[in-house]
Amino acid sequence: MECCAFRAYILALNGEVLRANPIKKGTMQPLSLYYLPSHTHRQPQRSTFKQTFSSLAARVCAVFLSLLFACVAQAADCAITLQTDDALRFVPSHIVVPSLCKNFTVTLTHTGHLPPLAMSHNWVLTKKSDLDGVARTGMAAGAGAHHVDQTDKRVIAHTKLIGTGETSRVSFAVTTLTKGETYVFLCTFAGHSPIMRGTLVLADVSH
Ligand SMILES: [Cu+2]
Repeated sequence: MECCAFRAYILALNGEVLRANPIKKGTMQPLSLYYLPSHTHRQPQRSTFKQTFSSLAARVCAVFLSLLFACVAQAADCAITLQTDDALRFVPSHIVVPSLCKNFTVTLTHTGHLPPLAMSHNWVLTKKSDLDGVARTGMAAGAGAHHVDQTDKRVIAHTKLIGTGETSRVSFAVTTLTKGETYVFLCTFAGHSPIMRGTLVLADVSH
């Protein structure tokens, strides 16, 4: 073997590839020191690659999940339009707020024909247990205050008082609602609250 033109030999011993040192006769050095890294020397490179790949995969997953959540939240109906007219009613009279929503928006419209002094409406949200109290303070607040007592902490959200042809919109944070709680909405305009009511719940639904 020493007669070889390059005086180099490739040997496989115990799974490790070694090469005869072509300069210093008779000594053996790991092949990796010359041109092929041994598995021992390649280990850190594989580890770095693995870490980089894992980090990249984690980021891609995070982006994917955030986009998925945003899409699902967007698919959920986080707004509703309630119609009113000269009848003492909200259409629809039941609202389901998806728990995926960050905010929920209620738009109140009035398509009646009677003058505002006779037939105005608002939308006031409160807990069922606070209904009578909120109706009383709203009544007392008067039309100038949209029939809502601003100091009444039992009022969760409310629109303005509107007359025919008008619209009012309100958004509120869904975190103010609790699952399992029964909420009611009512119109606190003179004499309307005993009849003009609806219910609202928070639920785990996407639509
Ligand atoms: Cu009303």
